[in-house]
Amino acid sequence: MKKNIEEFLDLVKQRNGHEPEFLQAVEEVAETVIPYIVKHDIYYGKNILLRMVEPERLISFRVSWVDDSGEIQVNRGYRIQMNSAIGPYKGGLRFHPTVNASILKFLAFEQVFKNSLTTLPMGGGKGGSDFDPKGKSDNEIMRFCHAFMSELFRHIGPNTDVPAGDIGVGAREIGFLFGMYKKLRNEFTGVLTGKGLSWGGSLIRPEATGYGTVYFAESMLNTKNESVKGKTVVISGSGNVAQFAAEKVLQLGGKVVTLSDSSGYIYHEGGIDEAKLKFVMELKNVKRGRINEYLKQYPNAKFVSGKTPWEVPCDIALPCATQNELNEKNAKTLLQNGCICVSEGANMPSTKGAISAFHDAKILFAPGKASNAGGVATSGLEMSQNSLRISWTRKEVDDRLKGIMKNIHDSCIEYGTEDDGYINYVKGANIAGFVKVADAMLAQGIV
Ligand code: NDP
Ligand code: 2IT
Repeated sequence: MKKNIEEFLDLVKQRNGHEPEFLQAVEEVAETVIPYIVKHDIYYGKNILLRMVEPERLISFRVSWVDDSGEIQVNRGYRIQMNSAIGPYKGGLRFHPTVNASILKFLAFEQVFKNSLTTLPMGGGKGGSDFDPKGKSDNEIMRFCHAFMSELFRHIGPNTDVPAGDIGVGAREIGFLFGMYKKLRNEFTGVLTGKGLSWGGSLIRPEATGYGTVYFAESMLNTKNESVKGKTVVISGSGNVAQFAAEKVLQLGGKVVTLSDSSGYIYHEGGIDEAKLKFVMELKNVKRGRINEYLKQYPNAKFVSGKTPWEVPCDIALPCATQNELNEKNAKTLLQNGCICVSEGANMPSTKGAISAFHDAKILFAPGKASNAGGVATSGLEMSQNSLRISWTRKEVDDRLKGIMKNIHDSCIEYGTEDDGYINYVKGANIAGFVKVADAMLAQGIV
């Protein structure tokens, strides 16, 4: 078995040796899915995983735009169309200076499995740009988004590829992107998700990723007759996912003690309650400020510069910022401090060493492709509402989201329960996600 995995990974490394994040994501999947393939004749010998690691299409393009001082700026835009076996490509756009092909390929690859887990008919894709939105004016953001869409529009469509938000892309950016798409195509369609409510958006989409991450944590805790209620929760990030994860923890009776951004974390031992979270939402979403400004309003809190919050004692950890933000050392500190549950809101926030430490300690650990799937699932619900030209109520969408997260949890139990009863959610999510896509690929032949 080890040989099968090594041979496969060697092949992938030969082609993608310079893409560390992509290789990391592929390795995690290969280690759990190849043993399953070897045991199942219908998948064995058909190079299905080898086909899945090669994007169906990788688009890279120039984005030129003019900044407020009249200077011409050039960025690189991408869309990775990874797999369309079970539906149109679907996945977010990330605007961040670190964006490159490796990061987007890892995200697109993860998205294929995640979208499959939602049970909705969505293939996997991801895109974005190395554009840095920090410090840009609204007009600069608009000009960049328009320039980006003036190329992307020819590669996407409501039945082809449906982008959405991710780091650096929220409601404001989706609005500008949608405006340019509509102008160029002269069509009003559900080509993007995360739209505003008055122009085709879905209730609960902004909340969905964070809420879903906490619903998943609650399901995991329930397997141990535990719940979020009364637990101390450490959260990283202070963007879309972190904010709504915090909101749901509070609604379920937990206590949130940290939030962060790339400059450090805030620790409020007494708890970040609803009023304080409202302040953070205003600070981050309207004023576009930094998390350390929390201390101006709440001087009892601490700001720890340049560090991640994993050193703060907690029962539950929710990494909701970015990839590889929680390493093996952090994982061991969390375990020493009594952490019993980690539910990933971000994509691949835990390193390989961190995941091994969680597995060795047999705590509850959910990989992002399972626990953060509520965002894209609700995007799928937005697509359905757009096709039907109707809008569901907040309760209808939230109930569907809860149902989808529970289904994903059930799938992880089905495919991930070890002989000793431990639920390996990584194994469960990877195999359950793989099976549906692999079956569709087999049915469609070698295309
Ligand atoms: P936002 O842009 O709203 O927020 C990102 C947050 O993460 C900010 O607080 C940001 O801090 C922090 N962050 C970003 N990069 C780094 C870094 N290199 N080091 C430390 N902190 C960093 O993004 P989202 O909340 O939408 O996304 C967060 C994570 O969740 C990502 O991994 C994304 O892929 C994943 N995700 C998002 C979904 C969605 O629906 N939006 C769905 C599923 C997963 P700063 O402002 O300093 O950069
Ligand atoms: O990583 C993700 O799942 C997202 N950024 C959301 C994708 C989507 O299409 O809603």
